[in-house]
Amino acid sequence: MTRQALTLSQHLLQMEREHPRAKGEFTDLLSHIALAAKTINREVVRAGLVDILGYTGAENVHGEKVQKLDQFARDAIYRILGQTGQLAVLASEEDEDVIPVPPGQPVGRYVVNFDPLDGSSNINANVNIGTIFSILPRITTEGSGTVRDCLQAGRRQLAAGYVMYGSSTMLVYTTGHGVHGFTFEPSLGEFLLSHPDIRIPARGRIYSVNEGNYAHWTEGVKRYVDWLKMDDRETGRPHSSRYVGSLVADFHRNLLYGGVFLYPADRKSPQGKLRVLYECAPLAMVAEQAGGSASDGVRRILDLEPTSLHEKTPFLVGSPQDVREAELFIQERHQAVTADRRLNHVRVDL
Ligand code: P6P
Repeated sequence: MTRQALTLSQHLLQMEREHPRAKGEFTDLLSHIALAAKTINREVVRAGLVDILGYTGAENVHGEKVQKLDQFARDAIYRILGQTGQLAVLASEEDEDVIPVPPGQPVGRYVVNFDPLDGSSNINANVNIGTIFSILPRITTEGSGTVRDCLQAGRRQLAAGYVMYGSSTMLVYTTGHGVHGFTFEPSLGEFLLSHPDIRIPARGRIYSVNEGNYAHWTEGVKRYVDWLKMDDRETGRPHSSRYVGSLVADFHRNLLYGGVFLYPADRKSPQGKLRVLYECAPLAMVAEQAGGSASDGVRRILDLEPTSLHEKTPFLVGSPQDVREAELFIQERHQAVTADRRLNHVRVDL
């Protein structure tokens, strides 16, 4: 029996009815995020045709060349969300400081931290790239929002999700009531519910990490990845290596198939490479809501208390059993892992 194709708007209204705490303004904000995604998608799919590729010549706060699509995505999200009247302040990977709501707009009750176009270095190769967003309640009580409103632990997020632009464009979000995936249908201009209530497998057979950094890893990370590659059928090893180099693409594949993504600390990047506010915290909320987990190797990502907008963290995320094993190796407590797998006769057949 074909499932009725719910649009994102219909799904949001359904969630609002089922969860009275959800406010209409919240639905409105998520609907505008979808509108921004459609706007960005239109440019991404045309990128190779309208010479929007290449560099603006500008650089972002991290000294990275800003590609035109990065700037376009950042401006589209700011313009569309800024006019909702729901926001107190925004923060973006592309901006050194917080972004106040546009002049003349009322100051709302929500905060959006976002990465407008993650994986942008892949734009020219037509590899999947993505937008990542995190919605928080404002905590200051008067005037415009401030950086304090942006710097909150991930466990305080009201919603989080991502848009992945690629062969088909998907929007995946959670408001704390499960994870739901929508596929964009260009002929209708709508995101249609295609992946209701996504659940990540307890364990996968995929690991995603940039092995080019091997020489810079800690001994614990080296031992973990070496262990995953050993030939031991009884404990479901070796695992398969899959690494796109675009966080949203690697995360999304592991969310559906199971597995673990790691961007650990290393000698080059003592805090890792990925940012807490607009990359790790939103994806950690999605992962946990799908039954997965996310840590920095020791602490739960959602419990980190960020002290600066662009703060980085080591990042492990994915199937809970895989993340736990990675943590044991990183914490040098891995002796029991192989024995435990044998004891539990863990078999992973995908
Ligand atoms: P590396 C893309 O630049 C990004 O920010 C993430 O999307 C991706 O997971 C990571 O960096 C890839 O980094 O060092 O492996 O190229």
